[in-house]
Amino acid sequence: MMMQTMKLNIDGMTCQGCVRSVKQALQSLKGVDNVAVDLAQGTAVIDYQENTVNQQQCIEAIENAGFDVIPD
Ligand SMILES: [Cu+2]
Repeated sequence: MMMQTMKLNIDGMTCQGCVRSVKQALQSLKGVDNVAVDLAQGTAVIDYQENTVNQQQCIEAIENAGFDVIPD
């Protein structure tokens, strides 16, 4: 299995409830292992299996939860 890590910049998180929403959205994806969301930094660091899930799916999960992902 090929474990990878990606970091996404997220706009719109204002409280720990937002952090939980983002975390849950990402963790519901098959192939996502560990998720660390930082409210102050506005980031999510995602450990994932690259043959099961990709960055676009993670971005869509965050957007469907009501937040914006800022492109690099
Ligand atoms: Cu909130």
